[in-house]
Amino acid sequence: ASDLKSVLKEKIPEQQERLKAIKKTHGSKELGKVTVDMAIGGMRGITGLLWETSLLDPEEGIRFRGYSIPELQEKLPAAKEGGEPLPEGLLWLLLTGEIPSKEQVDALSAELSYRGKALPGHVHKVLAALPAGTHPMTQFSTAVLALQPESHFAAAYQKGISKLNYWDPVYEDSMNLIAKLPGIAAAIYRNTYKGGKLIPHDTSLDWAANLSHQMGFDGEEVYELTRLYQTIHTDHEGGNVSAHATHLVGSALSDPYFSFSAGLNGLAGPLHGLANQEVLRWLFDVTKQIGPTPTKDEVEKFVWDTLKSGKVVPGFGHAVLRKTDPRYTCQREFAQKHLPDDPMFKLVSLFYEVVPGVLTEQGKVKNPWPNVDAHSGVLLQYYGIKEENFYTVLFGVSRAIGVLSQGIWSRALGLAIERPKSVTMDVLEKKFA
Ligand code: FAM
Repeated sequence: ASDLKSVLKEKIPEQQERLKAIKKTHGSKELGKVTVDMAIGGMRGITGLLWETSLLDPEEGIRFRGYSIPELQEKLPAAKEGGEPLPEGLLWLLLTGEIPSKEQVDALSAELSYRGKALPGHVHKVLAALPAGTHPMTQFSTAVLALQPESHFAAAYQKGISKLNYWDPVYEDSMNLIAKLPGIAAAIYRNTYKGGKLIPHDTSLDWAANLSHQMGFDGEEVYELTRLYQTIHTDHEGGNVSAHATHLVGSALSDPYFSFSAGLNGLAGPLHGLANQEVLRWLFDVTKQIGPTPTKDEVEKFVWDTLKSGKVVPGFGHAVLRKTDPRYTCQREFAQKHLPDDPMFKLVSLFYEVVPGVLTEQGKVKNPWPNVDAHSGVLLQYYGIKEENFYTVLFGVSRAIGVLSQGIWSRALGLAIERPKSVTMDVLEKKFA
């Protein structure tokens, strides 16, 4: 079969059997202890949810259905010979576990283009009703909810649908939503920064190139950056805030529009997806205070000043990673290839040399290395996408591919509503008195 839905449909029964066998054979076995620190420290280190599309190793970084980013760059179909992976190919892989052919990816690009070529008029009206200066992430989450009346799952559930078929309307909603995100993001960008002059969808372009085109940025290099960017931000296993929020809300059988809007609300947090915006603002601060080519010592002092003022250094650290984020490394390689002499790239490289040493010396940060956000904004700047408050929207467009793919599988596997137990300080004091 060449179309994604039929290939996916064939995979579901065998995976349902696998989960049943795991539950039967290992259901009562322990996955690790839960300490008071975990219960009051953000559940750090608790293994407590199932997520199939990707897995994060603290030393190695992310693997998407077992493949590392360099392996994806080698194996996934690209728009041009030796180019960056097409995100549609990753969508195919996350849903089916198989690397697609170029033909299968081209068919999926065409399907997404068809599903996403027009936005309902009311979405533009909802965006226009928001006050000028509304943060792009507020606009983005609102626009996704404004599409909720289109949900096939919500309608099917009201009509009465067997639990065994939930995955099907969830698939339809998810593909429609993923298809529409480039148009929504571009409309938000054009409204907020370019006086509302919208650029129509170009059916000859792939999904990521269409995002760049409709924002007003054309050319092979910026298309290639957008393909890379949209591939590497898709998924980072299940416990990060945007994935977990989407998963949690979806577990109540809220449709993909409700659950992805919830995920976006989490992504808008400065400690999570908004960090890419914060990194740029921090770099601008440095250049304003010390000039565009600071010395290592000047950067070191700036980092210490940031820490001493009780602020975090954005773009560094991670709750799970304990090494440089491979999503940082592949962006660094892109910059070395395409913009080796860019002053902002040189500044990011200088921070890479300085910040980990300072964070290590300070002593409390568990991972002193850069994460995905430390590099992404500098690449966008170079291609003229200067508005850092928009960056998290681009992160969110990509994250939809990961969290909505998993959402289809969570319904196909019949995962239960999430309901961990909470505890009070009274209980904690009495329990160990
Ligand atoms: N700068 C300053 N302090 C930091 C820090 C950083 N980059 N990273 C961690 N710390 C602090 C942290 O605030 C905590 O201090 P307190 O004990 O005073 O609360 C201490 O070090 C131990 O934290 P941790 O265990 O090392 O990290 P967490 O697992 O608590 O938090 C992050 C992980 C990502 C929230 C944290 O590293 C951070 O705030 N980084 C800066 C913001 C950022 O870049 N976020 C984006 C993360 C990215 F992966 C994404 O989601 N897009």
